[in-house]
Amino acid sequence: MNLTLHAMQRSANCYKVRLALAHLGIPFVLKDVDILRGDTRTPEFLAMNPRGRVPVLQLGNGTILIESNAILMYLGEDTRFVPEDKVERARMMAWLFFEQNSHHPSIGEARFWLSLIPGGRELKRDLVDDWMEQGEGALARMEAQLVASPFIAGENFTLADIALYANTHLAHEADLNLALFPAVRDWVGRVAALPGHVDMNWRPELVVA
Ligand SMILES: N[C@@H](CCC(=O)N[C@@H](CS)C(=O)NCC(=O)O)C(=O)O
Repeated sequence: MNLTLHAMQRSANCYKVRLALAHLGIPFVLKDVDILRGDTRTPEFLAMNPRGRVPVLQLGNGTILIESNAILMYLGEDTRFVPEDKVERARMMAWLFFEQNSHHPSIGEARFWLSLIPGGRELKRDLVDDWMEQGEGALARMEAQLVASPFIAGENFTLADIALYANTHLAHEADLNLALFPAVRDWVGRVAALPGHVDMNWRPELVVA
């Protein structure tokens, strides 16, 4: 496929894509992007993604794909990570939308500002209470589902598990406590134990400057 992934190592949205590529055994070249250094604001980067965000996936023919969950769909379509059944696929999609609409805006934002940005806690102190309330709400919705099924969209591991695992397993970096959500905590362990799983520090062999 000749893929280049423009990504930041500690970004959960970028980790989702590395995790999917690793599970699928698809080789790719990694290009590090440092958002704190302004790498997403250069003319070259903005030409790829006018929103100035990672991850960006570049295909061999130069085609650019943006939005982590859209990239997951591109990679995962016609694989075991996307259900063939239309209803099951719609349920998986619902969790992918939940991840972007409800989970990332609280847990992802909190993790970003509280753990990754120096001085972020002080800068965003007015938002922290809302993040905690909404983050706990998002984890409670996952808990309700994961009491009923081993994976978030049902019996099988899908792209929705990959998308939600990325920030959820680091909920402590967002000041959230997974001990209060035992089914979510068990699911985190289940996902991490799957064959083909890689942790957030994992990098492919080919890295370009
Ligand atoms: N909805 C987008 C969000 C991407 C996003 O927010 N990326 C962050 C890193 S996790 C970023 O590039 N931030 C740089 C910036 O906002 O300047 C996706 O899922 O790909």
